[in-house]
Amino acid sequence: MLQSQSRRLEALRSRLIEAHQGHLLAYWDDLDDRQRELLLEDIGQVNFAGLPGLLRSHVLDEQPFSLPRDIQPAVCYPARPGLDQVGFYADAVKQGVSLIHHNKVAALTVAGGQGTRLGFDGPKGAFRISPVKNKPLFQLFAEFILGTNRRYGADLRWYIMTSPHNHADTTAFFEAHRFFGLKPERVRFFQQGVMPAFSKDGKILLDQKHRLAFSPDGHGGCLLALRRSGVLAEMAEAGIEHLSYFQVDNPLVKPIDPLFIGLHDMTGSEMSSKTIPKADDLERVGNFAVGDGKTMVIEYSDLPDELAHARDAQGNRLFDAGSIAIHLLSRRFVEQLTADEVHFGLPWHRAVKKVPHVNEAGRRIEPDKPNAVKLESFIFDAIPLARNPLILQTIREEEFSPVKNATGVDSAETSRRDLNRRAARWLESAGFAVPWREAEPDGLFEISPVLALDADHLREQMAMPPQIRPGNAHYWE
Ligand code: UD2
Repeated sequence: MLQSQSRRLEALRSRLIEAHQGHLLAYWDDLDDRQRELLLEDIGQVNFAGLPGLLRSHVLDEQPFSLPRDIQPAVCYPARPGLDQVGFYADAVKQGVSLIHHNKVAALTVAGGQGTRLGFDGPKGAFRISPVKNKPLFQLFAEFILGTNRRYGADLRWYIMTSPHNHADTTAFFEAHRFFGLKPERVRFFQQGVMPAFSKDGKILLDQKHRLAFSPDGHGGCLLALRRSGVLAEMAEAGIEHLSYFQVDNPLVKPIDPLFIGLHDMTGSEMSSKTIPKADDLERVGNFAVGDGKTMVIEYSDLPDELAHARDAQGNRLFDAGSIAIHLLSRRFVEQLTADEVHFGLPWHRAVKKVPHVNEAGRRIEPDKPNAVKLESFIFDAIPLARNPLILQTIREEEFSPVKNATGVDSAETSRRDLNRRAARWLESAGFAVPWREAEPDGLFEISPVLALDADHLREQMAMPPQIRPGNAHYWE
């Protein structure tokens, strides 16, 4: 028995040495049985067959992003229909409502990121953001789904992607808050995959003597994770046709949008996206473009400056369609993409980051400058693979103000301010006099999504004029 174990260890050691990863067993003799087990589990997660190719193509050298030869701005459906599109948009809303009513749509949130920029200790969805009640991001999404169920007579499912580092905390958070009023059986968590971090010379880093330095494999990892977790099969069984995808960091998102769903469905799009006009040439959002005939997103860091600053004949920004990471994916598209798990893969994007690790002397190092290569795949790289990809323009003030940074642009402060402004605008459009001071609403305003999902809905719901007192906090549910 012992002999066969040591033979297996030697076989593993030779395989690792052949792959130039022999150092992963360097501390084997220092480990207890449990630690050895964990180390073997971690090593078992690495795809050694694909490693040499991956190291050559992505780790050892920085591959410059290869820009398509022929690159044009993408064509988008406008936020408000032109005269000739009014009927089509109205039909799309009807179709969207019908799909929602029949539970043919599910919400899908990617919440596996590490949220390092925000510096919040916990799953990002637990971050408190609403202006009056200080509700966490997850609660706002849950209440939007509750409000949608109520408005359209639905009982929608919500799928939340976590990663190994935040899965337990995320599920515990929902349990502690009784799923914010949703039926627990309608909320399903699934975990994304991980990728090892590499030293710049291609060695997998050890986080501890018995653990590899893994990190989440990017939001593009949700496609394979949907299949591997069995969620995709469950969706097919439940008759879900479309997945409404959004990130955990944007409290203004409409997790379920009848117009968007209807347009996506009626045009036979396999993957649709929302866009907003960029705030400035270099805003840190992806850019929708058509490259060599394919619709795609080019990340801000990959768009050459001359294209970012380019203007058309009228002087308008040429690449103005920013990606706000809101998509619809048809379930069949995800099934087809991931049918051959071995060969499926979105491209890897390389980033050099600070990754703590155990050095050759066996000491754990917290690096003060970027030392490691991390690889992630991005969901928007599926767009060029989709049939009829559709892009719908929307309005920034209504749908996008993410919480990314601790301060400044895209911070809790700007996002909370934008939630407050939006509530004040909705109240005004419902006919109520909102006091303003120096271009900001004078007071705090919050409307629960359970009560109203948008300004028109609020108008229908608010029969009684609310009492608004300048400078006070106001909440409606
Ligand atoms: C993303 C987009 C950017 C723009 C912007 C809008 C990329 C590369 N860029 O920028 O084009 O649309 O959002 O806000 O996506 N996540 C996971 N697992 C992972 C990594 C991330 O679930 O392994 C989730 C994360 O929890 C968050 C979302 O993906 O909800 C966005 O991740 P990010 O903060 O890395 O994206 P960011 O801000 O660079």
